[in-house]
Amino acid sequence: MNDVVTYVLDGEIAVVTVNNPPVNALSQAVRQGLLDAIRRAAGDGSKAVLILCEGRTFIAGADIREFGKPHAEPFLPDLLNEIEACDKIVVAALHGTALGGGFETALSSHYRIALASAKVGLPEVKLGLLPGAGGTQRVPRFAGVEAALELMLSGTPIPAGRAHELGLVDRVVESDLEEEARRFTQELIDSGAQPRRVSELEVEAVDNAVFDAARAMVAKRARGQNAPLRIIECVRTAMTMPFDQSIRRERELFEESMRDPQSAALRHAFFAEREAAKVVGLDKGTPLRDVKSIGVIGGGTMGGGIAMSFANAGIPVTLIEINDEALERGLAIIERNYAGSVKRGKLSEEKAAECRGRITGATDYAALAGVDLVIEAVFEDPELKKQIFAKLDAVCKPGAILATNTSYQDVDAIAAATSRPEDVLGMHFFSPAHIMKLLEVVRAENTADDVLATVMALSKKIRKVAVVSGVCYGFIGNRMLQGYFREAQLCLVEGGSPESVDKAMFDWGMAMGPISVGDLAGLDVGYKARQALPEDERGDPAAYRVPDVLVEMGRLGQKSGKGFYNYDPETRRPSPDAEVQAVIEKEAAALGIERREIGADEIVDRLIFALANEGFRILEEGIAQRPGDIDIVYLYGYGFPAWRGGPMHYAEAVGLDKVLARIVEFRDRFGEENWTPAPLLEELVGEGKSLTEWSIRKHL
Ligand code: 3H9
Repeated sequence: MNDVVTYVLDGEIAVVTVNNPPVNALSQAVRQGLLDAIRRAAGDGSKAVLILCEGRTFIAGADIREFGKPHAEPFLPDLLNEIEACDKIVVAALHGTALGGGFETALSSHYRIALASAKVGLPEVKLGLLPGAGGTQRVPRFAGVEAALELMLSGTPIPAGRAHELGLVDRVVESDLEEEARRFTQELIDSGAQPRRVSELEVEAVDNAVFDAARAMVAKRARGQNAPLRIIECVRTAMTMPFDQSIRRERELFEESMRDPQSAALRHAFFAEREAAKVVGLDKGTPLRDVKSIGVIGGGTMGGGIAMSFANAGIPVTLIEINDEALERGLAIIERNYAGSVKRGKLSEEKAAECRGRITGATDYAALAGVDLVIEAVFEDPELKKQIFAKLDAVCKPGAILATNTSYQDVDAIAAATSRPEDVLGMHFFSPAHIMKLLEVVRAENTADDVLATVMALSKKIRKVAVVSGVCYGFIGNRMLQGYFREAQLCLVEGGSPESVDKAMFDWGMAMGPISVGDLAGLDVGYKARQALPEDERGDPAAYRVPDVLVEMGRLGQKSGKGFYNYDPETRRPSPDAEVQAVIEKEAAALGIERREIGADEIVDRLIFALANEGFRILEEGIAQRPGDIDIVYLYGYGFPAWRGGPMHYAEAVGLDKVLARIVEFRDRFGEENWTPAPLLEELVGEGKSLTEWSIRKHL
């Protein structure tokens, strides 16, 4: 047929094989090859067509790289209609992950056989799209409305066995897919089976309440997103209209979602996540060090979570604490976390016991002599960290990787406490470390390439999304956060309330408002850090007076039952407190601030553009490798809504010139100390260039 689709007539079966690495995506060439194959089969002596894929997977979807470019024929829906209309039986043989347009190709075939290890799914919602080649119409015809909604609204693939139960797959085999698929096809031919066209089936009607419940679930779990609502409409249409009309509606809504900026943002996030794994200037063939066992120093919340991340991935962990009592406390927290996972149904009891069994405790650093990697996770005291690294230098074997989980400290200075700075780097986990996906990998001045490459590969194994950061105060995420929190506090004293600031950000899409985040983290953390500084180094008092007064009143945040909000001891639900509002107003008066009405738009722009402005500096300084890396940090570490793409993508989507104009406006209103536009932003606007163009040029 062509380079990516081959056609071999084997007895009565036309075997059509797709070979388009890495994931057999439906590029124009694949669509054309499949169309040619179906047409050829219609005219030759074959009695059935068998569609197979080479490589690691059946077709994993439309080619996302083609999205946003002009459509190239043949269009997938037309191709799939032609496959379904074929007079000869069409069988699809599935292995790996049959996703999106790939699964839709299988659904338009007349029969499906799958390896037991295969998964099928319609993950389009994760890209802000809907299955646009008949998926929303064909799945409910087989599996019913509820299962179809679940599959498409979650976007989570299901195992072949479950797909079989739902009627989406006809036969599941343990091994030898190709051979079994030929046998299955021959059986169908021999039994006189006819093409079975799903579009001719009816959708079993369900009560409207099913759709209402789906909408309510979406409002909660996919707040602010458009694609899930379009999916619900498509499935409802499948139930109420004839196939040829409802598939047209699917097409319209698919086109609408392709034009939706939410989809552009989610597609950006998909590629940015994969790009982040690649380290600029690091040779692909860099040899990796073996990491078969690790050590963690510090059994607090962070150290315990880190230990669990490795134990869950099958890697034995030695947890070090200063004495037996602290060690027991640390191990007990881990125990409780595992019990919690079992209770929530996330882990089976056996699996939890197996993982827990991989963590052993010790109080002597000598226990670390044989481990391949040590992660230090003690509290943020630079001197203590240096002492620990000097000790590690003495006890660890040559070639062991030495990592610090510091959130702010200078990794170069920590590395300098050892005689082997090339083995040292930062591994900044986010709390709770066994759950949060983000890992900032801090490349220090002397970090060896193989150390960095090993840790990047290891992060995949422990199912983290790793982003490389250079050394600076707070690295990528926490450095940017300073301006975000500063503006939240300033909006508060200038006229807002904890609820108005939180609501503006929550409604915009953040997982949590900034004031609530402060209460969750504990207001005493920032307080103590400020107390350690001379007064003239603490920054603008307007940005910290209110939380400092609250701490002095014993309002430390959630942990003391009250902070900016009061917390119900049972439910932890926050409620406003007039006492706090009185503090805000009193402090504003003391600072000479005349309070005014502050709208949600101003709050959002001040907080998000403060983030982005710092992001431009981080790029210019080379702390982050590329804009997408910053976005990934925010999506996976800070509750930034994925459908807005991250702070840098958002700035680009708004328009860099508009972002700059707003920052200049803030500078003129609030002063240049907080609002000096980043030089890179000014440069790009001056040249009329986009951040994407800058990034491409930089990496050429
Ligand atoms: C769709 O189908 C719309 C239709 O309903 C309607 C159309 C009209 N296209 O993730 P990995 C690349 S929407 C292009 O690291 P894994 C990926 O960028 C689509 N490229 O591997 C990476 O490239 P690189 C619905 C793709 O083993 C490489 O393949 N389908 C695509 O961890 C390896 O990827 C989806 O949403 C693609 N569709 O996971 C499925 N997929 O090496 C999206 C992957 O240059 N894909 N690439 O960085 C996935 O979920 C995972 O990639 C998969 C493999 C599970 C398949």
